[in-house]
Formats: sequence, C-alpha cells, structure tokens
Amino acid sequence: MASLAVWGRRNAFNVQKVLWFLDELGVPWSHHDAGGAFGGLGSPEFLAMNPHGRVPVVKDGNQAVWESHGILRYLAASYGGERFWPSTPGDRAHIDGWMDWAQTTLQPDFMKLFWSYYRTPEEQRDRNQIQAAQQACEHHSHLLDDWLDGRPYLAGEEFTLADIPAGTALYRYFEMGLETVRPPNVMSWYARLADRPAYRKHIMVPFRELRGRLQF
Ligand SMILES: N[C@@H](CCC(=O)N[C@@H](CS)C(=O)NCC(=O)O)C(=O)O
Repeated sequence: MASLAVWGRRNAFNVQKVLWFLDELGVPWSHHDAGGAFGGLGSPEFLAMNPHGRVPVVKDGNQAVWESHGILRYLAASYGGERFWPSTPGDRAHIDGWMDWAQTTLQPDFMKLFWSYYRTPEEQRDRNQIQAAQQACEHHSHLLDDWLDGRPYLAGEEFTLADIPAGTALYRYFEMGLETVRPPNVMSWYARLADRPAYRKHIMVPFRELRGRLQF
C-alpha cells in the first residue's frame, strides 16, 4: 500500500498542482476525495491534519503536510533528489522566486478572473471586475513571455518546481471561454507542459461543473 495519501477534490486548482507533481515523481500514492461537494473539511479528523480545513493535504506515514507549495517542496525534498528543486542555494532561490511569485501575484489575479467570470452566474457578473483581472493576467502573460524567450522552462533548460504553480493556471486560462493574449513563448512553454503525461492527466481536465458555481 502507498504510504503517501492525498486529500482533495481533483477539480481544485491547488490540489491539481500536487497530483501533477506526484506523477512527475513517479511515487505511488492513494487519493481521498475531500472538499467541495465531498465535504469533510470540518471534521475533527481532517482538522487534525490541517487546522485550516483546506485541501490539499498530504500524509506521508504519520507526517501531515498542508499548503500546496509547502507540499510540493516537501515532496521534492523527500522523493525528487536534486532533480526538481536543487539544493544549491542560488538555484533553489530562483525556483522559489517563481513559485512564490505565482502564489502571491499570478494566482490571485488568475483566481479573480476565474471566479469573476467563470464561477459567477452570468447575470451576476461584474464587467469591470472581469476586465481589471483580465488586464492583470495579460500583464503577467507578457512578463512570462519575455522571460521565456530563449528558455524552455521557467528555471532554464529543465522542468522544475518553478513550472508547476504558474503552469497549472494555463489550461483554465486558455479554456474558460474568454479571449486571451497568446504570446509565442508562453504558448511554446504550454505545449512543452502539455507533452507531459502527468500534466495532461491532472491539469488538462474538463472543469464545466465549476461554471456559475460560487459555493466552494
Ligand atoms: N493556500 C492554500 C489554499 C488552499 C485552498 O484554498 N484550497 C481550496 C481548494 S483550491 C479549498 O480547500 N476549498 C474548499 C473546498 O474545496 O471545499 C494552498 O495553496 O494549499
């Protein structure tokens, strides 16, 4: 039996990052649906694993780990050797920079767009809010495009943890039905990610059940 277990609904953005990375690592893992329509986040057993009552959570033996980026780093350090998150401080800081930028800057703007457009019922949508989020996402796309000029991946020649948080947003960004900018270097990077079986399996999945749904 796998000693690694993941809690979280498969259509949750932060859960998808972890599922994608687990399959990149090639380690065996088991999965428990939790959150959204599955509920269970307020149970004493779940709160004992994550006091914040959010998914994803990973349990490795007796060790519970929460926060998607904390989990990614835990998994890379435990099972990835030097491959996805090298121990050299400069290389690691570079990767951490892209991960933290994605979490603090890209993801909040992308989530604003996804929620104000896709997850809000049509009659309740606020055009100004959508437009502002769209502009912010366009700005981030152009920044990524400039950075990816001459670099196949965010940290350089190889796929690393740097690509996971920002890369997870791309599929929904391009598939949610809004017109978006599609700058060439971002599109080549997206194509490289889409070549990876774990990306196709966990990120490029239909998300129609979230349309017009504000509950979770
Ligand atoms: N910063 C946290 C955010 C966790 C979070 O808000 N998770 C969402 C899903 S993406 C959640 O638990 N939502 C409640 C639910 O699914 O019921 C992380 O990156 O893990």
